[in-house]
Amino acid sequence: RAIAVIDSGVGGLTVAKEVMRQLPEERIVYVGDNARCPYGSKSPEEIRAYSFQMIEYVMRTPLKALVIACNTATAVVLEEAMEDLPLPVIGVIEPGARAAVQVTKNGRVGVIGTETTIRTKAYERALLRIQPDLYVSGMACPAFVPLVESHMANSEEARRVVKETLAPFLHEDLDTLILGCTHYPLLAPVISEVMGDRVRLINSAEETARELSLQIATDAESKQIERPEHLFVTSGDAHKFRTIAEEWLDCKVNVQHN
Ligand code: DGN
Repeated sequence: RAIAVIDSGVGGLTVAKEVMRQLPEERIVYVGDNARCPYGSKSPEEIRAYSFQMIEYVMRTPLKALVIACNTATAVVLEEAMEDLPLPVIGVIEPGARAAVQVTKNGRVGVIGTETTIRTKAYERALLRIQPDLYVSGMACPAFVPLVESHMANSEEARRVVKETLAPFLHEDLDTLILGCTHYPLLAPVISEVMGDRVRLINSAEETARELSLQIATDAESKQIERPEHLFVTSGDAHKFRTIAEEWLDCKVNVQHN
C-alpha cells in the first residue's frame, strides 16, 4: 500500500521530498492538479470540488495514508476528508502549528500563505487551539508562488519582493514564522535573510512528514522494498511536471498525465 500525496500542482513536491527523506521505504503516489493550479485565489467551493476529485482518483490505489500537501486545500477540506475516509488523513496545517508552538519563546508567531489560506484563518485556529494566549499575525503573499514557479527563488527580484512584502512583519517582534504554503520552503533562504536570525522559520513540509511517520507503522512488506517506485500523476503537462519534479527531487521520476 502506498502513501498518497495530493496537491494543487508541483508545490506539494516539497512535502513528497520530505516523506521520501524521512520514510525512504514508503511508496508515494503523488497527484498534482496542475491544470487548475493555483488554488490560492479560488473559492472554497471550487477548492473543495477539485480536492475531492483528486481524493476519489487516488483512492482507487490501495493506500496506507493520504497527505493533503496543499495548505489551501488543507484549510478547506481536511476536516471533511478525515471524517469521510477510512484511513489516516494528514494535512499540513496542524503539524506546522504544533511545531511553531513548540519553538516560540515570546509567543508571537507569524503565518504566511496564499490568500485563501490566510482568509480561512486555519493556521490561527490551529495555533490558538494549542495555545490560546499566542499572538498570531497572518499575511497573504500572492507574489511568492509565481517567483518559485518561474525558477526565480534565488534571484535579486525574489529578494526585493520578499523584503517589500514582509516589511510590516519587521515591526511585530515575531520570533517564529510559519511557511504556510508548499512553495515557500524554496524561498526560505531569502525569507530568513529578510526576517533576520531571531526569527525561526517553520517548514510545514518537514513537520508533516514527521507527523505521517508517527501515524503509520511501516510494515514488514514495505521494509523489504529497497527503492520503491513512486508514481507522479498530473492533470497538466507531464513533460513540464517531470522537468520541475526531477529538479526539485533530484532524481528520475515516472510521470503520467490524467
Ligand atoms: N499548494 C498551494 C498551497 O500550499 O497553498 C500553493 C499553490 C497554489 O495553489 N497557489
